[in-house]
Amino acid sequence: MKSTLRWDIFCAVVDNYGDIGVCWRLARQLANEHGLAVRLWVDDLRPLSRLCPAVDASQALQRIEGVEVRHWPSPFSATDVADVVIEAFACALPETYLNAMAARPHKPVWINLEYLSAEPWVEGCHGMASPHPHLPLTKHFFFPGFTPATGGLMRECDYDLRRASFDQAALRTRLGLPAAQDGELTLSLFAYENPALPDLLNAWAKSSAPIRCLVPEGRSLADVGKFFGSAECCAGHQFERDNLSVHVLPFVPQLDYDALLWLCDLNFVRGEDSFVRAQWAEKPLVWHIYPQADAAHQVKLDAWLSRYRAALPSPATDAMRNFWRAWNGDGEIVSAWYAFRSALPWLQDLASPWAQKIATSDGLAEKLRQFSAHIDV
Ligand code: TRH
Repeated sequence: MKSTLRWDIFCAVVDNYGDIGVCWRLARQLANEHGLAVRLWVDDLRPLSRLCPAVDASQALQRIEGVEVRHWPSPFSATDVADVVIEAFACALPETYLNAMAARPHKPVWINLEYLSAEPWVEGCHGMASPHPHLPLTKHFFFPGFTPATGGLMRECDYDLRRASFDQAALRTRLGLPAAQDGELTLSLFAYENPALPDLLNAWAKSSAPIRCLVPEGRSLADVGKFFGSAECCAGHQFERDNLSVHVLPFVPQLDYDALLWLCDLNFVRGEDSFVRAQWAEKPLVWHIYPQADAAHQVKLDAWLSRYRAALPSPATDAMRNFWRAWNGDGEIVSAWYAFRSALPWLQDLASPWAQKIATSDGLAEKLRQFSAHIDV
């Protein structure tokens, strides 16, 4: 077995929080649960400092929660090479680092961590090798996924413990929310800009039961402010219309985001990491998938829905599919909402069986560790 004690993770922030969100979660887990020496190289530390306020975005080197956090400068100066090198989302390693990898007598394990997808082809591509065109190095593709034949999903070993000690009433108080009224639906809304949002907010306002919508600071705020005729919309603001109350929440540290998901009866999530966390939360969810060129995201959306519906056949999942599609630009949102709203009790019943199904015995961090210990480089 190879020595895989020192790990370098390289992350280039494209936009949003997903790339660094995944890398930060992984770095912490490898360091704290697997006892590995992990350096996380990030080209822009500002999004990380929002996920983890202890990170000082102006510092080139800092040690946070067991991880050595490094600014990835350009040009990249020479450094010692780790035993395992993770290139997150094909971010392209610095040339100097790549040459140093090639110069090592024992070549490091080089892994490209891919984006999450439920598409069937992922199983066939997980672990595939790709030799470098001219350096004596081989890169391996590691695909997170929802089945045992993929790289799995990240779930911290203390997740259940944290959830068991979650105090719903205390969090409501901390967020400035009143106790839930009879029949109230509390939901969180984390999404990209979405042209369907005004019609949905309008349907929520007309709802026969109260709806409390918690919106973390982010890309939905302009649409929310506009709906309520407010030029300003930021953390702390609260809006009311008929049966709808909207609370704008501050962006919370990454681990605290789980508690928001546990608090709500329904979670709107987006991207990759919040999508996975909402599944662990065992609550009904709605996915605003990251839009890609050529509508590739719609294929990904349908792949997840097909997997879910095949695993848990239920008429409620028709309403779920229609609402998810409408939220992602394909279909009429208001009628889809009413059907989805009626299906929520059944979807709540499916949430735990689904989480159990996708929680493969080894999660992504453990699978990466095993993979790197046994792969031929
Ligand atoms: O921010 P995102 O839209 O990231 C996206 C996706 O990952 C997408 O696949 C990728 O290609 C693109 O970035 C570049 O969504 P995501 O993945 O859910 O990441 C959000 C992170 O922010 C997640 O780790 C949860 C965290 N978060 C907090 O820590 N606090 C908060 O208050 C909220 C709302 C989220």
